[in-house]
Amino acid sequence: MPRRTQDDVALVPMKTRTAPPPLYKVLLLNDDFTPMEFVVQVLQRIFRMDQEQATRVMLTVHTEGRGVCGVYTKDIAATKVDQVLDMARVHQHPLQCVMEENG
Ligand code: NFA
Repeated sequence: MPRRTQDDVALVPMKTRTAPPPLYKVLLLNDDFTPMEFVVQVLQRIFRMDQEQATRVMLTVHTEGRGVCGVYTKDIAATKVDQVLDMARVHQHPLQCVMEENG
């Protein structure tokens, strides 16, 4: 099947065009108890960051109170939040993670 070209787009009736999906930020929230090293590991394992990037994001959360881990479609963002909360619960840390629409 040939792919639709840019020229073809003009021929698509307006109401059949598909809007891009809304995107959601996944944020980590600071607390006084979760070890910094654990937060770095979460960012590496779940958000695929290298140690340097993970450390930067962790320190942003630590100093600013919250920080963005990534931007995803709704289902992926919700899965990341669940994975963070599972990892925190297993290790008995109070780390909190939320998603919010990227407005
Ligand atoms: N504030 C935590 C501490 O001092 C570290 C932390 C960073 C926790 C980012 C949660 C998120 N141990």
